[in-house]
Amino acid sequence: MKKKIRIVVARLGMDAHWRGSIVVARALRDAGMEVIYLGNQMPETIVATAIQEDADIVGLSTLSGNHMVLAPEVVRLFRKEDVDEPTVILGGTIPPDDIPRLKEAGIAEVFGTGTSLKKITDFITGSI
Ligand code: B12
Repeated sequence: MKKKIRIVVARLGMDAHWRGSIVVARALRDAGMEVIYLGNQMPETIVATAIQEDADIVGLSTLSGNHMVLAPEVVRLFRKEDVDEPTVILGGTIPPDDIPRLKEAGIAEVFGTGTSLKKITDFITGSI
């Protein structure tokens, strides 16, 4: 039997905007993925949980402007560990000018407001 894709979804830091992360988490679950939804978490907890859960993908969500600090920190913490690094993706209110720097820092893809759920599921299934 084919292994289900395992994805940890978390809202970065204290971001109060839960709707997008929940909508995406449900869509991924409906697409047959194993979704571990963490709610609000700091990078250390996200990384520790993803390692413990053997996640293939880590999906970060933020609409409150903390993406340039906390999203690269998640990648940095994975790289300190002796593990296969999961693919880290990010969604939320992300100014287009920030996207190249996020990608340089190791974020595989960025999904802004209005992205279709199909685009997100297609990216994930295509990256595994
Ligand atoms: C509703 C809302 C709120 C609600 C949130 C409740 C809730 N239901 O989540 C409340 C009232 C609490 C709120 C509070 C605040 N908000 Co507000 N809020 C919004 C609003 C109007 C809509 C957000 C929303 O639910 N969109 C619908 C969902 C489905 O879309 P989405 O979250 O963008 O998700 C999509 C993508 O981003 C992506 N995505 C999201 N998460 C993930 C995760 C993964 C893994 C992936 C792959 C993709 C993904 O896929 C989704 C589908 O397309 C936006 C404006 C807007 N149009 O975006 C402002 C907005 C996000 N808020 C804003 C601000 C400033 C605030 C406050 C700071 C205001 C204040 N001064 O208190 C606080 C934040 C407090 C905090 N600690 O975070 C700003 C953010 C500005 C910025 N970052 O540059 C915005 C953009 C409004 C604006 N134009 O100024 N807000």
